[in-house]
Amino acid sequence: MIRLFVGLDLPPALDERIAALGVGLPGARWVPARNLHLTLRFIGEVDEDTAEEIHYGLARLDVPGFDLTLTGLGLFGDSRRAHTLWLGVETSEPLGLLARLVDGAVVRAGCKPEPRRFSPHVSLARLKEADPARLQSFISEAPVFRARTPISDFALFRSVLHRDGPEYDVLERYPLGPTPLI
Ligand code: 2AM
Repeated sequence: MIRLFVGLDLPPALDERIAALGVGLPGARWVPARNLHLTLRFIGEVDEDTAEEIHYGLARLDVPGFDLTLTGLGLFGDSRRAHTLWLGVETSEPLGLLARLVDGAVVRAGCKPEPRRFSPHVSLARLKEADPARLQSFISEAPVFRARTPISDFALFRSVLHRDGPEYDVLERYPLGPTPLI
């Protein structure tokens, strides 16, 4: 079995800028720069045959490239017990289209449809017992972050869970088509 997800890698210089946000919050386990990504579709554990079907389905998708805008911090989990601090991603039609088509390809390969609404974000930190008041002030006092980056491919990632955090490897990259001139 192999644990998979489909996502977008960010350019290393942007990873470093994002990772620099990760200071001064007790109880936060910051995602290292090399692990920062945007999940398009979490898949989970599948067998080799299903992984191969997923790969063929993803390789057939024909989607244009687009620009991704990252801005704003937010939390997953309830306000008194948040579990993830994230950097927001502005929703855009091409990003939504890509996520829907990826989900369709994964479902056609035999996986269950994703029941949750696509909520694009880049996870910055896992939170364990972070003080809710400190969390709120961290978010409100953080320097305004805004970045825009062209996205020209997406990837199938393998995730290996270790005691000290996950390790992600890109198994395959899938190029996006030319960005339409608007
Ligand atoms: P998250 O960062 O918001 O937690 C690889 O595990 C990626 O898949 C993570 O970025 C994670 O999103 C996402 N993901 C979505 N659902 C998941 C699940 N049930 N278990 C683990 N990761 C999940």
